Amino acid sequence: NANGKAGTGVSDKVSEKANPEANEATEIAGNIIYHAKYSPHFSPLKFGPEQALYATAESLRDRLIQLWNETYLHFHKVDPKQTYYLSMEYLQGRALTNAIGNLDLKGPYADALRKLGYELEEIAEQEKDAALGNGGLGRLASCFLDSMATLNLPAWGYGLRYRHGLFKQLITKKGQEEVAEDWLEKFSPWEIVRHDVVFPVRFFGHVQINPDGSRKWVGGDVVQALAYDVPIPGFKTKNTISLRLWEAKARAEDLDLFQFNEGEYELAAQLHSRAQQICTVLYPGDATENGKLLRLKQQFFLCSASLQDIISRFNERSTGEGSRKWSEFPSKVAVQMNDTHPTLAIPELMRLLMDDNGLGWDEAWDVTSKTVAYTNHTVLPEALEKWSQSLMWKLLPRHMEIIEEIDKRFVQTIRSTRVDLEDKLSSLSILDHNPQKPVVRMANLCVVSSHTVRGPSFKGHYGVLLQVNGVAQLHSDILKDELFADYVSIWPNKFQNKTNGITPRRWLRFCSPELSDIITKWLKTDKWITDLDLLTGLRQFADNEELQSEWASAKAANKQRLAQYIERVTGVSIDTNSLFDIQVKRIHEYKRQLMNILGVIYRFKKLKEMKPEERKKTTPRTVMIGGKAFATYTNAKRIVKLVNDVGDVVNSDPEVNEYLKVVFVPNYNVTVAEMLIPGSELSQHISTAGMEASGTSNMKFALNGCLIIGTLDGANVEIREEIGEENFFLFGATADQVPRLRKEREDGLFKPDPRFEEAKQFAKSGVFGTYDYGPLLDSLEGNTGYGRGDYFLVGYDFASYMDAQAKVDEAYKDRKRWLEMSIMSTAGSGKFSSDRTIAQYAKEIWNIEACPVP
Ligand code: B1H
Repeated sequence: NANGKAGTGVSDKVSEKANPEANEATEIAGNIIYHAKYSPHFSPLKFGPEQALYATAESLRDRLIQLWNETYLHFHKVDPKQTYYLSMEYLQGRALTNAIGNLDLKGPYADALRKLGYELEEIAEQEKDAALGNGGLGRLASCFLDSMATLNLPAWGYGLRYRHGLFKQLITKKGQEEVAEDWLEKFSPWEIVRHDVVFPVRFFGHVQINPDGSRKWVGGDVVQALAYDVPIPGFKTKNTISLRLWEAKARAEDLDLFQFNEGEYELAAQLHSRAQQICTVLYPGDATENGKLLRLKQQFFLCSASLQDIISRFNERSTGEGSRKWSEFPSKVAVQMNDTHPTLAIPELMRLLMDDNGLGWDEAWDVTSKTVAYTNHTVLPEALEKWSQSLMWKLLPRHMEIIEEIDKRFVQTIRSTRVDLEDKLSSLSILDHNPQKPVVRMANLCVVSSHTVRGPSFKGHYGVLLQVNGVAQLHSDILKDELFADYVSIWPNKFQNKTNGITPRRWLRFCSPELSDIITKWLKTDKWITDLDLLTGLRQFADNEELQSEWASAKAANKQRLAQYIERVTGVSIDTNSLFDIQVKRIHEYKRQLMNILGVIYRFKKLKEMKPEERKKTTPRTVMIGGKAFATYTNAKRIVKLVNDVGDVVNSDPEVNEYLKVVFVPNYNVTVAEMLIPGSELSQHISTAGMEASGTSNMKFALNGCLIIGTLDGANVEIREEIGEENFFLFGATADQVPRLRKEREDGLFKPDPRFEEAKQFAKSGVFGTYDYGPLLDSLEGNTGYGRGDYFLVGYDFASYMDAQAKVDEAYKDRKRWLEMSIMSTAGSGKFSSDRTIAQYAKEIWNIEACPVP
């Protein structure tokens, strides 16, 4: 028993190493003990769960390093074209279960830990959740790394080593409160500091013009970028790639010893503290000028360090005939920019090629534009990055010269070739010279700089085909038809779609082993884990009673586990026979958590009005809502507060709480998702059509046999196509109707459904406490003087939403039919494997091929 042994020291365990049973588990146990004893983090006198976690992780790390060295040696030898994924965010979550699963060592590790008095699950629970990202975009990057490793692709992830990841969300009487997160409090056992990989990164300074006319960026602050490598194992393959995270450090000589000895400690260490700020937090608030400057520094830091590293690797592999030709660069390097956050990679690559390596403009431009590609993740105007030109001139003077030149050349070309676009130029250009606020439009810079190469002559060499992509079919269509429509008329072939995906390892195999085993049993193979389309094989058994009953018991076990978790973190006990209805994602008005909770409020009111025998005929539900609100997003925080207040009232109402419970799940993150998703039965993906670029949790839920209630938005469209419309609860306006409806709503021409009015009135009536929900609810009004026009069309969609919810209640009563739909959801989810997504990027954007370690 773990608790009984927790006080025993490591030395007591070493004797167990002498166990003659020389199997793998014994060897692993020996390794764990070795690390507990010789890794100097903890006293060897104690072997508690935390020590066990670190020692277990370190024993795995030994294996990972071995594989990782073999992988890069192999890449070095073969010298294939490689992909570099640049992202400001990675939502890695925990790594232990994933590493053990990918290395196929679950049995031996579980046995080894049992020998040491622990259950594997209990040890895995000790690990912190690495949250170096905000939401879907960061988690996508992490799923992509898993798939790149699994597909044996020669690829790297590059990011920043934030000291503090996404804040921890506390729920108090005031609503959401943010607390600094501390994933590095002790240390991370998964990272390897690379003292041999260090690059200087400059900020500020000025441009020097040399006698020969060439230019050089000098002066300012120089900060060192130090690499930390996180090994990323593929599933059942030797290939183990790297997530390289940069940390900012000052140089020793930057400490002013004279000042220090004068007692001016802060002044003496100015550069040190400025350097340290860069990687202190994920996404510093950018409401202030200082915040904006820091965010821009972070972005440039990632781009500059990564490109210097990429270039030095390119040069390292020079051929026998001396150094390599720069024109070969695009046939060895693909740089993928995860949204516009790493856009500075474009002028930085230009600068490195021209100023440090002597290339001329045309040559440098040819290389750069054939190397970079850009993924757009949003059409929301407030998320399209624009940087103030004066801030950019200050921080990055040489890059602004380059951006001006790119813009100038682009404008000239359009002027001379496309007179028809003359009046569009002010919106097509990269620099927006609006005198009020001159800015650089990063998305425009990306689109102009990523090249289009077509035709057979380019095949094989650069293989660069179409280099700007959206993340779901509908989103990519909107990019082409609206946001980038004028660019499409210039470069019709530049834009394409790559529908997002999720890794089936973390999001099914490891988070729901029960369901996975059933799938393997019925498909008579576990190949689905790397070939997810095989799940369609379940369709033929969807109405098979034996499968259904096994399916139901796996789901029931997952619901049970989830219920225990909810009780532990919220104190609310929930009925495992009720329908588990979940909406978890960042809190945002366009995602319409407010519509969800208004629906709940309406349901509560109706239940209150019913006679007891009527209530008995309803479908009991547990509605769970979770997600973080950006710290300064007032309406999002009000929504969090409302959900919590509604929960307090509903859950303590003795007449109703048998039929309805409402839970706000605190601190939603990757680890919590791994608990919630397997236990879900219905999940809500109800954004205003046209606003959610893709969504990826919708894919995770569907894969786990959860039914979706949703709009025709983002990847919902494709999910519904794959799993069949009869298995999807659809409602709401379509994207093409939205502009007209918005106009009507603003003009007060639309007459809302009485249920909507009733729900709002009830919410305002004070039943849910004294907090003033007026300002939040008034945002749902048309232009009535105080309303803001209901931009997200909650009022319009509410009626069809409630109708769809009524259908859900009916459907849940027919257990057999529900189970069939659940199985059909899983069976139709094959397309949404990130293996498929990454294989398409590899073939259609990067032109790279698998490079498996023999
Ligand atoms: C997505 C972001 C995003 N789109 C700005 N855009 C950020 C924008 O820190 N910032 O400034 C951070 C993130 N995130 C999401 O990407 C989309 O909303 C989802 O629909 C999509 O599934 C996901 C992955 O493509």
